[in-house]
Amino acid sequence: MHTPLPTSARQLAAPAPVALTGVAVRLLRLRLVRPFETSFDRIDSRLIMLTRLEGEGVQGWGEIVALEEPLFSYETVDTARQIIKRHLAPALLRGPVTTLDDVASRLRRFRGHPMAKAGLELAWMDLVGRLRQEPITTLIGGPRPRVNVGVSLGIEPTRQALLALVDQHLALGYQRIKLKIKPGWDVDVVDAVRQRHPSILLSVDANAAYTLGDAAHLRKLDPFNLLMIEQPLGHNDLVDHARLQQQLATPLCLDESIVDVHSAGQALQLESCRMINIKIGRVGGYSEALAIHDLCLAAGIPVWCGGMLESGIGRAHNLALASLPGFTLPGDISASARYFTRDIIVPPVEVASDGTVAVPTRPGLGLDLDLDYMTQETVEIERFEQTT
Ligand code: NPG
Repeated sequence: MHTPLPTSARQLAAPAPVALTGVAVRLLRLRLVRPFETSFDRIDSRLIMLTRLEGEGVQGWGEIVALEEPLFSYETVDTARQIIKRHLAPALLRGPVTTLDDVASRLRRFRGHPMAKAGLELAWMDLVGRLRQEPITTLIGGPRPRVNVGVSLGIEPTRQALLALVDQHLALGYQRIKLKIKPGWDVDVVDAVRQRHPSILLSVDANAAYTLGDAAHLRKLDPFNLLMIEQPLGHNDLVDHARLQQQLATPLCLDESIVDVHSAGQALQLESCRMINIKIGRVGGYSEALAIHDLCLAAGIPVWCGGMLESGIGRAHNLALASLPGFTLPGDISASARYFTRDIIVPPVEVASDGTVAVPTRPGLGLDLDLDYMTQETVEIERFEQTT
C-alpha cells in the first residue's frame, strides 16, 4: 500500500494542463577530475543521462542517476532508457498532464525503476517552475536560501593521499567529510583522519560492504565520534540494520535500503537507522522524496541530501530539495569543480567558505544550461512523441 502524497506535492500544478509534445533522453560523458572509488567500483568518468520534457513551448530538464552497470542498484542507463521508451514516456504523452501527483500516478503502475521515474518527475518540476516563473524551492516550500554541504571522499591508493584530500576540502569550507569505507580500508583510516582532525563532522559510507557478522569489527568505529555509519549492510536489508543499530552507539544512516516512503516508514518502525539519506533519484523523484522528508520531519529523524556524482542539472534539483526544513545535516552536494573540469550549467555550483551553497532562485531549476558544451559531449539523444 502507498502512503498518500503530502498535500504540498499534490498541489504542484502547472498553470494549466500541459499537453506534452515530446520526451527526450540524452547521454553525455563527463570526465571526473579524479577517479572515484567506492566499495563496489572505481570510475573515472560519468555517463550523464538527462531527461527533457517539452510542452507549451517550454523545456524542463531532469537527470537520471543510474550508473552504466547495476552495481549501486539494479537500474542502469540502458534499463532506464528502455523503460522510458516503452512505458513511462507513453504514459506521460497520453493526455494533458496537470500536477506532480498526476505524473506520479501515471508512473506508479509500473513497478520499480525509480531512477527512470525520477528523471521524468525532475523534468516536470523544472517545466512547471518555468511555466509559473517560480523556482522549484518555492514550489515545494523550501524556506532555506542556502544549504549546508559536505564532501564524499572515495577510497584512495594510500592513506597519505586521502589525508591530503581531507585537508584540501576542509580548507575549501566543507562542513562534513564522508569517507568511503570497505573491509581493509576502515578503522585505521578513520583513526588517522580523526587524529589529525579531532573535532570535524566525520562520517563513513560502506555501500553495503559488510554483514551482520562484522558487528564486532564495526563496533571499533564507535570511539571515533562519527556523525553516522551509512549503509553498512545489504542494499535491501532493514532487519539486520536494526540488529546492528542495537549493538552500536554510532547512528546508522540508510541509503540503498530506502527506496520509497514505504520502506522509510518500515525502517523507522524497525529502528533500522537514526538518519536517512534522501536521494531524489533513488526514491523515484520529488513525490516520494517529499513524502519521506515529511515522514522523517514528523518522526524527528534528521535527513540529508545524498549525491550520485550528478551533473549540474541533477545538483540544482538536489539544492532545491535540500532547502526543505528537515534537511538538517550537510548534504553530498559539492562544488561543480569537485567533480568535473567543466559543468553543463552556468554558473557552476560553488561552495562558499562557510560550507554552504546558494539555492537557485530563478524559475525552474534556476540555472542556465551550457547547451554548446552539452552538445559537444553528447553521445546520443533519443526523443519520443505520442504515436497514436
Ligand atoms: O557528491 O555526488 C556526490 C557523491 C556522493 O558518495 C557519494 N555517492 O554511495 O552515496 C554514494 C555515492 C555514489 C556515487 C553512489 C555515485 C553511486 C554512484
